[in-house]
Amino acid sequence: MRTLTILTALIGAVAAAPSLIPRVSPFSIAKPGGVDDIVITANNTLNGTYHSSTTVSKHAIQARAQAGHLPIQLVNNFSGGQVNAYISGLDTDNRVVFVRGDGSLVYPSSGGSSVPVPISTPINIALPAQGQSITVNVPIVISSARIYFSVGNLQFFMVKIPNGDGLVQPSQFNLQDPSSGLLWGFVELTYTTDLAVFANISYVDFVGIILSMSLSTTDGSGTQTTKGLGSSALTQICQGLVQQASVDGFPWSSMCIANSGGTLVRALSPGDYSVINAAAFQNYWSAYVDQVWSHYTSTPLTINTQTSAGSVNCQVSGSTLNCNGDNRGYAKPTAGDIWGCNSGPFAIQGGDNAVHAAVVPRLCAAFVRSTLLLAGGNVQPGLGQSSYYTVSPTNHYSRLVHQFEIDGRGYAFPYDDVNPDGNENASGTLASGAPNVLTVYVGAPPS
Ligand SMILES: *[C@@H]1O[C@H](CO)[C@@H](O)[C@H](O)[C@H]1NC(C)=O
Ligand SMILES: *[C@@H]1O[C@H](CO)[C@@H](O)[C@H](O)[C@H]1NC(C)=O
Ligand SMILES: *[C@@H]1O[C@H](CO)[C@@H](O)[C@H](O)[C@H]1NC(C)=O
Ligand SMILES: *[C@@H]1O[C@H](CO)[C@@H](O)[C@H](O)[C@H]1NC(C)=O
Ligand SMILES: CC(=O)N[C@H]1CO[C@H](CO)[C@@H](O)[C@@H]1O
Repeated sequence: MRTLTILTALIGAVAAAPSLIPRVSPFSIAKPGGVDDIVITANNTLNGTYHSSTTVSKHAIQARAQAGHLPIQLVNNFSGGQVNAYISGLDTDNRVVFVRGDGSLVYPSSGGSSVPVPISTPINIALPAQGQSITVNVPIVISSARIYFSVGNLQFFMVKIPNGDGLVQPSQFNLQDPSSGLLWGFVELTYTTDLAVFANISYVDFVGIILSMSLSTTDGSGTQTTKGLGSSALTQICQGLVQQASVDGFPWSSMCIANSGGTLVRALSPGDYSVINAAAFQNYWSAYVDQVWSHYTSTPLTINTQTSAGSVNCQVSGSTLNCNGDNRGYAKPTAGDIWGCNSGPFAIQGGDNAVHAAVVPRLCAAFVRSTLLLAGGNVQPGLGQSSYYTVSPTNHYSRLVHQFEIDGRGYAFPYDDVNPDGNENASGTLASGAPNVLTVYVGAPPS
């Protein structure tokens, strides 16, 4: 019944006509399974070197003898239950490592098993009550790191891989993943051997638990902040996707995943949703792509490469869009090509020249934002943010993510950094060669 209450509240808030209320959940439902339901792909693994047939723990004092010292403050702003954090990554020997709350290290082992083995040594950092924070001193440099947060216990596994030991992480799009019913998310972190910090919040794949971060510095350059999404953004984005589905009949709302209790846990990007349902949006862009190709058969499309190559003219001939000075042309993109910006005509290959490498992001961004047939859309990038996502078809997930971002930060598709003047910057990245403290807020951004 909780599902129905939440649904009615969601839909009641957005639908003008109560008759539009669907009788079945418009959301995808997580059905968490066991080890057998894990699907190992490049998207949910962190592959390291093999170190030992058993899990090894290092006390904080032993760990502190190593290079590195990064205080990470974890601020609990979450009102909906006990939050756990997990800090995972690769050490300088490329071994999978977790940092615990007391600064001790855990090097989990698969024990040589090619079937994923749950990590049984405690690796969770239990956050204190809402309004309070804990500071974890990371004693080592760490790459490909993530700071995960979840309501409940995330399940991580180790598995033997051909050249080492791999960490199997929760999958956002496998509805049977053991952690699929939990609200979770992560920020990405690299702490280099030069003791520089790069931390990133991205919505390219999904929106989960609400995270923000700031990085203070010791070189007088001040504090950098990425607020990202507001505390109610997941519900608001899913309300928007329910509404969009009622407008155009495409299953936008199925990109939202609820658990069996009816709680929303994630909104997937359309590219990630296509793993669950490849057919749903297969033809979503077809008519628009045809119109664009037809329009730019008789009219030139100008791409400002924003490089020393300047602006180049492009025009469709036959079925191919060709740009002056570009080593090869562009076939019509499919929906999958537009969501991911990295396949079909948008796959950049070795040997592609600088013009090609500049056209791909600008052309794909123009599709994602649906600006190619607007007045002024014949110059890309050209139109400003107020013109993005104003006509359908478009990437309504990206539209909604941007609508609910507080400071415009956090990519909602892979080339969100394309912009006309170089002034707008949707990057969620914080970076400093002189980091003091990295602070991550869970549940709500700092005021
Ligand atoms: C890790 O190794 C597994 C097994 O070989 C492979 O399937 C997976 O794609 C690898 N992950 C990455 C990120 O390369
Ligand atoms: C941050 O995330 C975005 C989107 O996933 C990615 O394109 C960008 O390269 C990342 N930045 C860094 C510094 O890792
Ligand atoms: C956007 O901001 C990020 C992080 O501050 C920076 O690394 C990047 O160079 C900026 N991009 C542009 C186009 O200004
Ligand atoms: C989150 O924590 C920060 C820092 O304590 C505070 O400024 C902000 O008001 C908090 N927001 C909420 C909604 O708790
Ligand atoms: C759906 C999704 O995110 N797929 C990605 C999985 O990883 C490969 C390789 O890194 C990407 O190319 C896919 O886009």
